[in-house]
Amino acid sequence: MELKRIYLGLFGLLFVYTLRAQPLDVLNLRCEQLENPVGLDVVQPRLSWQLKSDLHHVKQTAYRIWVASSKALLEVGKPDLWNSGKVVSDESLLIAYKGKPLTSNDNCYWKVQVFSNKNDSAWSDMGQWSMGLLNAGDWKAKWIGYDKVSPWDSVTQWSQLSARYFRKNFSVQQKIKTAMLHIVGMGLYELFINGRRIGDQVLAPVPTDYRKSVLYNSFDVSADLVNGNNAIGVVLGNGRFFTMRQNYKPKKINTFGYPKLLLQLKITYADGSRKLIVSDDSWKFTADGPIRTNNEYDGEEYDATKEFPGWTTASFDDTKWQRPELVAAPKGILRAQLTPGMRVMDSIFPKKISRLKDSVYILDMGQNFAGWLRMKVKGSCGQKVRLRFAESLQPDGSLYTANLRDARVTDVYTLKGGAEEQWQPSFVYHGFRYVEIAGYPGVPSVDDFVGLLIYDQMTTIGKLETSNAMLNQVLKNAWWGIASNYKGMPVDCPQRNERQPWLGDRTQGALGESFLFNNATLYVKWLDDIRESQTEEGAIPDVAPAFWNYYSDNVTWPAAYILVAEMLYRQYGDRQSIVKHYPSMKKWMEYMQRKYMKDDLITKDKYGDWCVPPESLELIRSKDPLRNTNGTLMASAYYYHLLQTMKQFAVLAGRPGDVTSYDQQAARIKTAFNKTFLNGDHYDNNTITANLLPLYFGMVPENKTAAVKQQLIQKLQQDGMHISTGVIGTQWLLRGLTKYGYADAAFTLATNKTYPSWGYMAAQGATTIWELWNGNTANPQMNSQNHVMLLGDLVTWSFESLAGIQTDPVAAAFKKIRMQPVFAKDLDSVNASYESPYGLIKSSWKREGDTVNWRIELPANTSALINIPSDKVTVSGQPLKRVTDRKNNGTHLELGSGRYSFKIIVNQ
Ligand code: RAM
Repeated sequence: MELKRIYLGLFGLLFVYTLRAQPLDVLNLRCEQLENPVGLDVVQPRLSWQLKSDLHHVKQTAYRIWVASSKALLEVGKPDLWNSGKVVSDESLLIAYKGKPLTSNDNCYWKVQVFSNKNDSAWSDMGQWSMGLLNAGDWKAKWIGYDKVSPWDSVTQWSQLSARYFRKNFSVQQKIKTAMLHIVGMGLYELFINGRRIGDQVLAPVPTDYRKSVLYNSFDVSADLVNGNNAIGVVLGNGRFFTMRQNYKPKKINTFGYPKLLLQLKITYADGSRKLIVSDDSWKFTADGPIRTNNEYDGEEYDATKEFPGWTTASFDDTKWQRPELVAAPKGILRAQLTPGMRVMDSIFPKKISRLKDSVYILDMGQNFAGWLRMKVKGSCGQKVRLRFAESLQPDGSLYTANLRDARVTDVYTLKGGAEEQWQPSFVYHGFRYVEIAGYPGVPSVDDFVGLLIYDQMTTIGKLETSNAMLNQVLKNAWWGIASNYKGMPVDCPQRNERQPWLGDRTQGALGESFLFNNATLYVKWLDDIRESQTEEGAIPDVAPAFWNYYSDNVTWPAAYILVAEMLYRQYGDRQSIVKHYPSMKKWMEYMQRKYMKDDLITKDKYGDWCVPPESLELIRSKDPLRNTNGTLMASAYYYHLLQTMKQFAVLAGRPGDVTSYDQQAARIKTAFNKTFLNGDHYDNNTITANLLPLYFGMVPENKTAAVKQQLIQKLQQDGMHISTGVIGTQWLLRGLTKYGYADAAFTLATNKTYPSWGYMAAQGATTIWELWNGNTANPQMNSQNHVMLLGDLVTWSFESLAGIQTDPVAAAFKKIRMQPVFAKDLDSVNASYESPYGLIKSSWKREGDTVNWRIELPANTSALINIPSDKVTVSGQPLKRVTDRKNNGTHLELGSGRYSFKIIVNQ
């Protein structure tokens, strides 16, 4: 009995010891910010990992990276490609590969050992990546297609072009070691091998300006091939390549040609011998298949009676199919797609179906979103079901389509008949909450339909709940709006005949979005799009990729080029984007200065403070000069701010010599700006935007700062504490108010329920964010109900100020976290978490009487500067030990990783 107890005791000790001995873990391995990517064309991929530990103040002290050309070599400790050796460093993000030069189709397996300041070390599990085709000469495939319309196609304003189907049989004779497939399917493709769909990407590849870049996707298909006969099948949709509207406004809308395919499959057999399968004129082709027409804006028509069962298997008889043509390559350079692209990210189950008239029904999804509808149906051969999509309903219950302009957004499915059929489109997406269903055999029920939400694959990394239900609803609406508008690029809206990647909508929006979504690779890709859109002279358009030609030489929209790069550095630690784009950014700055700088002010502005709340509810744009902010003021203030940003970039990009010239220009602009616009104690016509921009950008003379700040609150009071800014002012509004001591006013704006406010939209039943503050009453020509540009800095402010989770701008990517929550007067609690590149950050506070209890969690290998607006604070039950200073009635301290809880006496 005694002995048993001793044994148990010993066992317990051992158990505790084992637990203690391994507190460190390494996880979430990433290569180029992706998990196990396939087909990279980056010769020095960058590797990242996270440390996890339950101890306090854990820092990485060193790391060792091993990269091997096979799993087996890595497992036996033979990293034949790279052994970094033990590197003394606390860096764990975006470490560039420095091993043996990598070549096309190489497979790389890696792991990392980390050492911590707790005398501890740990190895990660294995990560993996593979290389794409690094040289143009590696492509042996030929472009195939059919550069004409088929007899049933029509090319009009609403063009109809059927999908194109390609197939190829081939044989595999030996045991396969690897099989890597690279595909460019222009505009969009679906790929099949031996009857199976390859990959779960949809609407791939992500769109680019095909005159500049054409992106390929890569797949490891080793497990999809069989010994003996195999078949590849590819369907091509039109996408943005064959733009359906080129006959509509040819000067405005760019188009690139007929759909075309480039495909290359390299099989390496176990004995080392190789076989290459490439697209060429030995393939088979038809355009006479089930997808009769497909068009992003107008919909997809699918005739199931035209299906050819088994066409992607080797036994299919393709004698009736023709040979494809060898066609010219698109002008753009072939590059690997380094962002995952779109997927079906969620299913949405309809809430209600009701009969409108005869056999016409209205389906309510309960949520506005972008994607498509999957349908189950049973009927007889040739019956047609027509689905039409809209964001809202008219008073009589029918679809409201006036705000879609001339987009037809209609899918038609023709039944083959007999057993139950299931269908969803391939090459369209719709922005909708409601669907009109016509011609459905029998009585449709909600169970016959599922909505599929489509956006770029990325994780939701931020969550924030407060005690204010309206703010929670608005943040939820923001999430849906942002998700809906990620389409391989950030677009303005997903429903009408536009869907364009407008730069101005994301200038600060991208930062707010980064608190909700891990949007790093999407925006890295978008910076490339923007660079590609730059003219020889240096101009940057308002829309990039330039599917629309909008070169207006504006400042406030192209500013996104620089400010999105800043976001990528700040939130993700991506310095490379700054280095890469610095020359083009500088070129644009110089171009604008050369063409539009007069008397040290930038005189060109195109959109004003776009979409301020107008004087009458039917108006889209205000004509009232007191509501609108001077264009030269906004352009010059932005240009000034961009110079300050470029100054930091110059240092980060290794061009410190440029700093002086940015400084000099900025000083000149500041003088001219104040001379021209400072009017006693306010700027120009005293709008919020006119005062806020110079304040936020640091242009106001010191002796005027207090007075100008005062104007902000006075104007808000005049407007009954309501918003009066448009896209430009709102980008800095809540952060600005908070910075200048008006956090409670910021909170009021964020939670208002009456017009104009985000809450007003929600109170009218909006489940996303509108294009206009008065989106329910304005002219339908411009009132998308799913637009994110008016979000301004709402999401950023919610995370940075309400939750107090912000990165230090220099020790970026949350390496050093600045935690400074604002305990807004009317708010009782906040519960937030954010998956930063270093790991999970948590911040939750709850008010109880005059005490606020605040709990935080900081990931390993980070530290935080904590600022608490009170000097009566205890931490984890103990009076504070590490207080660095107690100025301004506040408590300021620095903490390492771990969990802490604070008791804070407020309202003293
Ligand atoms: C409209 C869209 C877009 C905006 C431009 C200026 O077409 O609303 O979001 O950026 O105008």
